[in-house]
Amino acid sequence: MQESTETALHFLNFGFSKGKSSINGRIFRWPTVSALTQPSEVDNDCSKCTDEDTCHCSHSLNLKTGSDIIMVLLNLGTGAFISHHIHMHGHTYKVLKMEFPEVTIDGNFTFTNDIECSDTLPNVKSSCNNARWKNSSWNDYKNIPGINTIDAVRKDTIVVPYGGYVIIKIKAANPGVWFMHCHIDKHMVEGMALMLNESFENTGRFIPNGLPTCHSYLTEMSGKLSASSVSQTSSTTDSTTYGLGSVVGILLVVILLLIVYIIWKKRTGSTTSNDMAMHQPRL
Ligand SMILES: [Cu+2]
Repeated sequence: MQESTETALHFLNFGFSKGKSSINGRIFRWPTVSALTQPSEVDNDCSKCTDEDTCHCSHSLNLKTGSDIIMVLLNLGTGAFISHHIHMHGHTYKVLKMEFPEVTIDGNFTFTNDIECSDTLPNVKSSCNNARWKNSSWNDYKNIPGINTIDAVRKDTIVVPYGGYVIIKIKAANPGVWFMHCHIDKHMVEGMALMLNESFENTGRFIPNGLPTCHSYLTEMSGKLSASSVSQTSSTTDSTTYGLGSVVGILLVVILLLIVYIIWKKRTGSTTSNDMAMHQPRL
């Protein structure tokens, strides 16, 4: 397995972009086949999504084998409404930092100012589908104030606070396709979810030869149905042939019996005539 030494940075905004449960405006469309074994049949093209508009797709992130992945889980922009607890399958992640909004005693929230949601719009007017750090030096996570790289707690679910963010870290060393989603089920089924295609270039070797695929039963059933049809056609043909043969046979026997009867009748008739002739009195 060839391992990457890269560190990848992903900003993921969980919220209701344009009113829809989504991540970065991508409303998750559930694949109809196994994404692990039939990836070519999964529509993960999210190119119709823009910085401000939503789209439906099987949203996925490709993670290179062995790379460090920094994820900034956001809850900002026009789609921010409540906090979301975000769960990741396949990993426990290190929680490097949590940032909360400022909340006044009378309940007013001031969102974090660490994130830039848009080049042209203020954060409160942007969907925040394509966020970045305001301070670009933070792209190296070690430069972020308050980051814990020493004894970060490990979790697989964490609350992403309304108006704030959480920085988590994983190593892409667990090949597979892993689901990551809001654990409020309504949000998840509506589309606040994505797939982590982790070390995807190596996952093929874990698939056993001959493993049945989704929809393969259709081919099998078609085969069985065809075979059954052929068999039924064949048996129909056979029974028709047998039926015709029987009728012809019976007819032949009847005709033969008729011929025998006619011959017997003729012979009997001529014998009687001769006898009558023989016994005719001579005048
Ligand atoms: Cu949620």
